[in-house]
Amino acid sequence: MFEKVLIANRGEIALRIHRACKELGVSTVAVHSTADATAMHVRLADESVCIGPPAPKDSYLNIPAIISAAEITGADAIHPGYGFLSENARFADIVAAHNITFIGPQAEHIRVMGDKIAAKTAIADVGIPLVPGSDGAITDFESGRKSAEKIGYPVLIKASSGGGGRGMKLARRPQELEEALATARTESKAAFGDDTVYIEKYLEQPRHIEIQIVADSHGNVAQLGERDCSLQRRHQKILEEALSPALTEKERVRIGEITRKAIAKLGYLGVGTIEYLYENGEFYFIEMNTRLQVEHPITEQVTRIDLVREQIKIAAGRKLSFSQKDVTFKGHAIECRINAEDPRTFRPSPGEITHFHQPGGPGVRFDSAVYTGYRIPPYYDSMIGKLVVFGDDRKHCLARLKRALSEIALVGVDTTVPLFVDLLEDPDFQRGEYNIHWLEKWLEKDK
Ligand code: MV4
Repeated sequence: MFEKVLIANRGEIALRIHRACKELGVSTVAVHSTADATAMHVRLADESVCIGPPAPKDSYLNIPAIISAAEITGADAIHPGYGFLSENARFADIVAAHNITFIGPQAEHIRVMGDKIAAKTAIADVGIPLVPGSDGAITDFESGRKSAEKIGYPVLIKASSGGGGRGMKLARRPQELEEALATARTESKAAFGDDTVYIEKYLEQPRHIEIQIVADSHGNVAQLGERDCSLQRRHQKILEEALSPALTEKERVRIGEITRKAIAKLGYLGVGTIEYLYENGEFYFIEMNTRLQVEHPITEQVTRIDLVREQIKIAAGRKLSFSQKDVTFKGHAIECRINAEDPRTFRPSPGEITHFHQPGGPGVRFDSAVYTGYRIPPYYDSMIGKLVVFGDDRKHCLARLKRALSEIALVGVDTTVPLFVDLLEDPDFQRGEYNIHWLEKWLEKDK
């Protein structure tokens, strides 16, 4: 096992990783910007190093500063968390070149999955179903026209360097294709410095279902079921559920096994997520995430497996502590992202939390790094914490969620708590009947 892990992140995930390290008997090094000197991840870590000014590019994305911090403190591994450098293949290579273990997959897998066209090819090769689409990149209008004709309208144009919804353009009819292609390429070039695009059949009303996988360096691969992440606003997830209220047990087993076998063939290492669109009983791969995800705790609650602990052990060369036949699902879990935002306009609301009381009791977990007197800085995302609630079944989970939301006392900044209180009263949500467009329509309604 490692002696010392440097945590190259901030906020609740830095704390989550610190906790897993301490339970494994591993020392921790926190890194922080000048804006985070008094943050909880810094206070609890065994050691800390200031790596630069507030702007992420100068601190949490500052590779030389982070490597220097690891060298100075003698860390033998680096955990990148999510966001920041977590899916940066060059960073993974640099870490390895300094004889430090990157707690994550091989750099090559990060690289392939970051290129969305290459990812689709690699994923199709191991037997995962794809959204029907172009055969690789579309470089000119004529090949785009032929491809779209073959796929059938409506089609969606996506940036190969994109992901997470950035740089997508819809063409409902052939007349809309030329402009959509041109706009997608221009926007992609501006956002990612790369104008490579591809085309997919546009699915009208899918759900977003993602499967958690975990693989060790001894050839063991397990799938830990799915999360339903359909409730999003502008490609930001708001609430996630495990398992999905939409799948039958038969569908779950089928896509789980396809995914597990495919990931074994890929020779993937560590934790990862395969994202699917799900419509009319069919699954269509869209992207693979090669990091620990924000919503990992709901999978932990229904499987009783500590994903961060497994991730660190895998990076240290250990075997998975369980096999697929040990994986069973119990009850239901929901995560609500509590953000420092206006619950109607979603405008960020940084500032001092003058009073804070966290929810608790049976089945309630609050993953957060805030405290009374903490100032939420304006430089980073606005997440205050993740309310994760577990119940014997979905109905029990919803009752507990309502109870837990009512316990939260958070004064000084606006939060998204009232949004969840309202959402829980909606009959469609109560029945689990929603798709990727449902939340934005619900938010437009006058309530
Ligand atoms: C799609 C799609 C419909 N058809 N692909 C958005 C984020 C990126 N990961 C993929 N996205 C989509 N891809 C095809 N072929 C609809 C979306 C989409 C979406 C997906 C998941 C969750 C929320 C979404 C909101 C709008 C669009």
